[in-house]
Amino acid sequence: MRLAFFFLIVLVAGCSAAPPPAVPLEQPPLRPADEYRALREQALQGVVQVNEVTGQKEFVGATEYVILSDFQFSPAELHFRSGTVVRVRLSNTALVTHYFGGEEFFRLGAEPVNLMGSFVPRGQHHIPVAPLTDRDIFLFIKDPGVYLLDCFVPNHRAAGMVGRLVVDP
Ligand SMILES: [Cu+2]
Repeated sequence: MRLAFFFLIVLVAGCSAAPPPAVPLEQPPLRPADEYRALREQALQGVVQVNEVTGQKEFVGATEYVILSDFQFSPAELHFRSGTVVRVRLSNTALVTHYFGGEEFFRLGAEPVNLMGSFVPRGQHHIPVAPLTDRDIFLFIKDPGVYLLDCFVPNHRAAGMVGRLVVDP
């Protein structure tokens, strides 16, 4: 009986083993996390300024406009430069919710920055855009590479709602 209890403990302990790391070891980030933090702060200082007249913070960096429709992204290929903070204005012209993002892109290529009232929850890889609305997101661009851009809805993806996010060095 005591032996059976021991085996039960071993079994339970085995089940609660740590999950594998989220980032595969064969794809290490280009720079360490603390270096990215410093780069992000530096980039933010260049693109967020206080308007002398209104006293309000404003974004003075580059803006990319992306239209989400049934069933495509326009443009379907986006280019960003590593180490910059960009604004992406997402416009959904359709009557259903579409999503912008990609798992790899948001794991390695970019990190949402919550600025000017925009909010992307931590760990969200596909950003929803409600029907007939615009939404601004701000991204700190990280590891150079080519990442899949897609809509989260599987049949939208199959219908052609895919693209490429290219991070240039
Ligand atoms: Cu969609």
